[in-house]
Amino acid sequence: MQLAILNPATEEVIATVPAATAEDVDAAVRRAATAQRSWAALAPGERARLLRRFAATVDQHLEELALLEVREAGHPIGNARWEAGNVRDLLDYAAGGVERLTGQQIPVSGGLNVTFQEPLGVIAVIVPWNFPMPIAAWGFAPALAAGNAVLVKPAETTPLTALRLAELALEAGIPEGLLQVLPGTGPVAGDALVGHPGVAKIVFTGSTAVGRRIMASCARQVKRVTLELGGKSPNIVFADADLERAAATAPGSFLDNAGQDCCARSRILVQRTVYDRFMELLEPAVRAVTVGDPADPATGMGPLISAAQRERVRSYVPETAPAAIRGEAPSGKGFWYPATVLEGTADDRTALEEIFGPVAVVIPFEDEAEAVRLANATDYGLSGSLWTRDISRALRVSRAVAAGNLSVNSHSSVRYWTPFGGFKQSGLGRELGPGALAAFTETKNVFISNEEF
Ligand code: TXE
Repeated sequence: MQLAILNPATEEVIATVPAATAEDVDAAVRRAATAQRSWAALAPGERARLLRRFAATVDQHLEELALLEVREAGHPIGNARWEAGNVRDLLDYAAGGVERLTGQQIPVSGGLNVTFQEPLGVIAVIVPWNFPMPIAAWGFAPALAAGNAVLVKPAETTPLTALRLAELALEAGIPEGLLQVLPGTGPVAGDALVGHPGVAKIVFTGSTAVGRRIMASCARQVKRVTLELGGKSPNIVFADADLERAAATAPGSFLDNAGQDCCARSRILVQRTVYDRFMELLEPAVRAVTVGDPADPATGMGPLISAAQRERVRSYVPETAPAAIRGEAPSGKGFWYPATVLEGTADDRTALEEIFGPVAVVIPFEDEAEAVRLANATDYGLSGSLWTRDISRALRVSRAVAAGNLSVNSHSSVRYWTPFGGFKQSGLGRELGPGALAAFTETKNVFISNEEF
C-alpha cells in the first residue's frame, strides 16, 4: 500500500510513500534493538557530540525542512521556520543533557547506595499531522540522548519531514538503525508498534479516543506510555486586563495552524462588564489575519490538513451557520475554512469538544469564581491563558485552573526547556523541559555492601 501525500493548499499529490506493514515494524524493532545496545555503550560525551552534529546538520537544512512542512502540512512559512528551528534547538538541548543525566548517591548504612538512569531500549513515537516535525523531535531527541533507539510513526498525511530528518541524522553520523521512520497507517503500523514486545515505551500524540485505546493496550503489557491528547483551552479575559492587547493577540491563539493546535485557546471567556468592548476589538483583529498561500510570508493562516478534517469542522459549524465574526477564505482547490467566532454558553457542544479548526466560542462570565468554574468545565486540561493586571488574581487563577500549561498576559505554551503536557483527558506524563531525558529511562537502585568476607 502507498500513502499519497497531498499539498493541502492545492490538493496536488506531492509524493507517494510506501506504508509499513506489521512485518516491516518487526524488522525495524530488531534493527533498532541492535543499534541501541552499541549506542548505550558509547561514552556519554560521544553521544552528545553526535547529537550536536545532528543539530548542526538540521541547522544547515532549516529552510528546506520549513518548505517541506509548508508543502505537506500547509503551515505558513514563518511558523514552519520556527518549527524547524525548534527541532534544532531541542537536539542541542538534549545533547546538553546527556552528561547531566546523573543518578544519586543516597546515604545508607553498611555500604554504598547509588542509582542509575538506564535507557529503556526501543521507543516508538507516534506522531500526529498537526505539528509533524516538532512533535517527532520532542520524542526522538530526548529519547536518543538518554541512550535509546527510536522508531517514529508519522501520521498518514505528513511523513515527509520525519523521513528527511532521519536522512539528516545518518548524514550527521547517528548510527544506522537508531532513528528509523516508519510511515504507515494507525491501525497497521501504529498498532504493530504498540503491541510489539520489543518496544519499551510508546509516546503518543493524537486524539483522546486513540490515546485511550493505546493506554489500554500498554496497560495489558505494562508498557510505559506518554500521552499528549487534545485540548479545549480557555483564554480568560478579566475586566482589568489590557483589553487592546488581549483582543489583538486572541486571533493568533486560536487561528495558529488553522486552529489545528492542541493548545488552541478556542474558548474565550470574557468578563461581562467588558464583553461588548472586547468583541468590538476582536472583530477587526480576526479580519486582519490573511488567509491564503502558506508559502507567502504575509500569510497568517493556511488551509486545514485534509478534506476529512474540513468535514469534521463543518460537522460542528457549517460555513453558512450564523457567527458573530467570520473571516474570509479562498475558494477553489485547497482545504480552506474561514476564521469563525461564535457567541455561546459553556454547555454548547462547540464549547465542550475539540473542533480542531479555526473556530472559537466566546462566553461571558460575572466574576473570578465563575471564570475558574467555566475554565474547568471540560474534560480537557492542556493549556490556557489569563489576562489581568492584578498579579494576585493571576496567581490565584493559575493555581485554580486544572491545566498543564498556563500563561498570564501571553499565549505561549511551548518552550523546549519547560515541561509540556496535560491534566485530565489531555494526557499523561510530560514532554520537554528538565525532565525530558529522564522520562526515557528507568531508575535502577544498586546497593554495594562494605561487609568484609
Ligand atoms: O488523530 P489520530 P486524527 C485530535 C483532533 C483531531 C482528531 C482526529 O481533535 O480532529 O484528534 O485526528 C495514529 N494505533 N487530535 O484522526 O487518529 C495515526 O496514524 C496506533 C489532537 O488524525 O489520533 C497518527 O499517526 N496509532 C492531537 C496518530 O495516531 C494509531 C493531534 C494520530 O492520529 C492508531 C491530532 C492505532 N490504533 C489529532 N490509530 C493533538 N494532541 O494535538 C491512529 N493512530
